[in-house]
Amino acid sequence: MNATAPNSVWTPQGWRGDASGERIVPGIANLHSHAFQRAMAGMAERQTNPADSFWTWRETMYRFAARFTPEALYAVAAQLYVEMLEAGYTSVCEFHYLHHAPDGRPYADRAAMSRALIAAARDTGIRMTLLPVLYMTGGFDERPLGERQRRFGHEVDAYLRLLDTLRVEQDATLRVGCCLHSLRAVPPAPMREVLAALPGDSRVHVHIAEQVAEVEDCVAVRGARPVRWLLDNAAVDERWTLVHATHLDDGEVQGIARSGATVAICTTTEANLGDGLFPLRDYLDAGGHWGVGSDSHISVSPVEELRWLEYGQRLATRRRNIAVSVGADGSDSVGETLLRGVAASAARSTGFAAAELAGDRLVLDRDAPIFAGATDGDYVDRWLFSGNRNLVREVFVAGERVVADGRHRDGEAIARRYGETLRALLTD
Ligand code: NGQ
Ligand code: ZN
Repeated sequence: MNATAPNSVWTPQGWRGDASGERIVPGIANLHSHAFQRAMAGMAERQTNPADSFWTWRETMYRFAARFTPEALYAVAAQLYVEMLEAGYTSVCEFHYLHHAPDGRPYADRAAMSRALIAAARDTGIRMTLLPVLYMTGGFDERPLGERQRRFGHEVDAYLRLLDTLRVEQDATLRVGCCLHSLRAVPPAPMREVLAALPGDSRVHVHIAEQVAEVEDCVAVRGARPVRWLLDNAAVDERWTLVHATHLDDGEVQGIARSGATVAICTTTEANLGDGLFPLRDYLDAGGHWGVGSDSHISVSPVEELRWLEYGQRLATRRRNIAVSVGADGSDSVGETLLRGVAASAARSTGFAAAELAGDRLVLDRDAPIFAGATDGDYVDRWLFSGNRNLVREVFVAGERVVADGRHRDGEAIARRYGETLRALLTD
């Protein structure tokens, strides 16, 4: 039996007693989201072609993206953010590229779609790092945007103006960062121009090395693998988040770790899209920073992201208990190693200060049978590695309670509007 207090606060240094008698863990930062894709979750699972792949999924996704208005985006994002909060995500990095009307023409308010996302975050109470995406070309060969990509596009000046417009909105729970869709979508010269124009503390997120074809095209056109090219051509540091970074050679693993950047691993989406497996063990050995994202939202659960991050490694290596780095308290727990990883990357990747994020907390359901007889030493493992019931009972963002008894305060009304919106979206 563990002799310490049975109800306590988890910190990366171990559990410590809490006067409230609750089991408290940090809120989880969701490092990668495309909110609109929540509306197509479970709807791209039919074969369209015997050689279905990421690239055929992308066509389905583009057809869906073409249906969104600012009002529909608001309704879908609000539902998604309720689901995130109830699952234990207290902040979201929203990688936003549906900027213009479907035909590519800007809305009268060029920030209309961004404002829909900000409103959804404010109305639900989730903390947000809004990352308006720079998207310019349809491939490494710099071909123009395809018909369905037109609503994503910006020239550099208009993009920088959008960032300026949105920065005015920043407050205690909203940050605005910068985002390059991918090396495919941003040629070298505009990339340099945008990076040079950013405020010194701006966060920068970028999709990178997710698919083998993308690595091959990059080698063919730019003479280097994507991560290698980025490390050699941009001042990648702890303000950067590399999304996916699935396909890495040893030098790239070491290079990202040395740069101080964070990798946003999107386990369930990477599985769903057939991307490949992130080299987690090598990256942890190199001392790399990482966090998780729910990306396309076929799952909205930090538990599932973290559980399958470990399980993917087990399946590939036929071993067990792989993501372990012994903590300051001597713990060799997989769950605590994973939780320490996501907790440590939250400030770096979102741009909020660690002191601000300290107000983001989850209270777990200490009365759930899964926790019977639990100790400080096995509580986190039981949370992450047993069962499928959501064990998050209360959620606090910036000290304010937004989920009680497992339910978001406005969940019913938001779900109703989502239902109406989706039915209309699907019958268009
Ligand atoms: C996206 N999603 O931007 O939504 C991408 C697909 C692309 C993921 N990579 C489109 N999971 O990469 O071109
Ligand atoms: Zn993405």
